[in-house]
Amino acid sequence: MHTGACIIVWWGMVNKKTAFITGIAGQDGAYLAELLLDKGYEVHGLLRWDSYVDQRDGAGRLFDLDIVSEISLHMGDLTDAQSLTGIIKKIRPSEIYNLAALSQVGVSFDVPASTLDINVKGTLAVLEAVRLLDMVETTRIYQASSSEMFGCAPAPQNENTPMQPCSPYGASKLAAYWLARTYRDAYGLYAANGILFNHESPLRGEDFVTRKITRAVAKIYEGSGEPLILGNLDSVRDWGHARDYVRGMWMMLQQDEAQDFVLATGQSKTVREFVEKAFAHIDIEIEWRGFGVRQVGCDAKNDRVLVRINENLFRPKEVNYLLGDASKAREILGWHSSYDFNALVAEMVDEDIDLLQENTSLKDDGKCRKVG
Ligand code: NDP
Ligand code: GDR
Repeated sequence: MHTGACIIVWWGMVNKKTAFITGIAGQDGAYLAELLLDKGYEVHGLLRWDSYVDQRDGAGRLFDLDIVSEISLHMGDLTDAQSLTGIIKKIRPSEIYNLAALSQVGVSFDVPASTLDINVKGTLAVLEAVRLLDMVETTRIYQASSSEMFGCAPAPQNENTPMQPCSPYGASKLAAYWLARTYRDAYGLYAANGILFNHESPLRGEDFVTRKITRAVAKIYEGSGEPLILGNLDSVRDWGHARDYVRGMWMMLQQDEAQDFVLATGQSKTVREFVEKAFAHIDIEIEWRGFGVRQVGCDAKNDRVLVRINENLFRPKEVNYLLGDASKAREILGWHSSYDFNALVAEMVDEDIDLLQENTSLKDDGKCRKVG
C-alpha cells in the first residue's frame, strides 16, 4: 500500500466515531443503528438479557434491517448501573443515544414504579457513568425525551411550552429531561434532549395504535373477519416517520453546544382519521355509526362492522391534543420531516400486507414462520 493510502486508512481508524445505543432493538434504535453504520460509525448496543439470549426474537428489527452482524451487542439492563458503567467503560463511546425505556404510555399506568425505575434511574445511570468515568469532555449524550411531557399544555407545543405531563410515563420522561439538563448545567456535559412527537414506521411495536391499526387492516385485506378493537378515537397526534426522527437525533449531537429540540411534522390528525386513511388505502370507506363506546366503524359498501370500541382501552387520563412546532430544529439543525401523513400510512399498510403474505407463503411451504 502507498504511504498516502496508509495515512488515509490510519486517519479513518483513529477518527472512527463510536456510538452506544441503549434500546437498540426498539424501533428508533434499529433505524438509528442503520443510519450510524451508513455514516461509518462503530455501533454498540445494549440489549436486555432475555432479548440478548433470544436475539432472533429480541433483536428482530436488527435482523429485518440486515445489520445485526455489523453491531456489537452487549447484554445489560438500564436499571443495572454497575453493569452499564462497565459497558460504557469498555466501549468509551463518543456518542451515547439513550433510547431504552418503558415507552408504552398506557402500560405506565399499570406499572408506574417500573416506569420510573427504567426511565428515570436508567437515565441517571447513563449520566453518572459518563461523569464518574471522566468522559464529560469526550462523550455526548442524546436523551430520548417526549411530547408526552407536554401532556395537557395547549397546542402547538415547542421548547418553551410549560410541561404538564398526564401519565407516569410523561412524568418519568420529564424527570429524565431535567436530569439531562442538570448534568449539562452542573458538569458541562454535552447532553441534548430530543423532545420528539409520535413517530411511526413498519418497525413500530404492535401495541402502539398506528401499527395496531395497520396490522388489522392488512389482515382484513387478506380476508380476516376480525374487527379492529380500539379505545379513544378522538385524541389528536402529530405523527411523523421514525427514519426522519433518528436523523434529527444524530444532528442534535453534531452541534457546537448541547441544546434541546422539538421534532414534529406540524400536522395533526385524530386516531379516527388514521383509521379512515388506513382502510381507504385498501379501498374501504369507513362509515361511523352510533355514539360513545357503542360506536362502530362499518364498511360503507356492505355494512360489515370493521371497527369496535372497548372502554378498557381508554386510559385513566388522556393527552388529548399534541401538535408540535419544530421551528427551532428547522432553523438551527436544518431538520425537516420528509414524509407526509398519507405516505406514512400507505407504507405501514403495504408493509403489513407484504409481511402477512410472506408468512402465509412460508407456512404453505411447511417452513418456519418468519419472526415479524
Ligand atoms: P421501543 O419501545 O420500540 O424501544 C424501547 C427499547 O428499550 C426496547 O428495545 C426495549 O427492549 C428497551 N428497554 C426497555 N427497558 C429496558 C431496560 N430496562 N434495559 C435495557 N433496555 C430496555 O421505543 P421507540 O424506539 O419507539 O422509542 C425510543 C425512545 O424514544 C424511548 O425512550 C421512547 O420513550 C422515546 N420516544 C419515542 C417516541 C415515538 O413516537 N416512537 C416519541 C418520543 C419519545 P426490549 O425490546 O428488550 O423490551
Ligand atoms: P402515545 O402512542 O401514547 O401517543 O405514545 P399510542 O400509539 O400508544 O397512542 C396514541 C393514541 O391512540 C389512542 N388509542 C390507542 N392506543 C393504543 N396503544 N392502543 C389502542 O388500542 C388505542 N386506541 C386508541 C391512545 O389513547 C392515544 O391517545 C407514543 C409512544 O411512542 C411514547 O413512547 C412517545 O413518547 C409518545 O408517542 C410521543
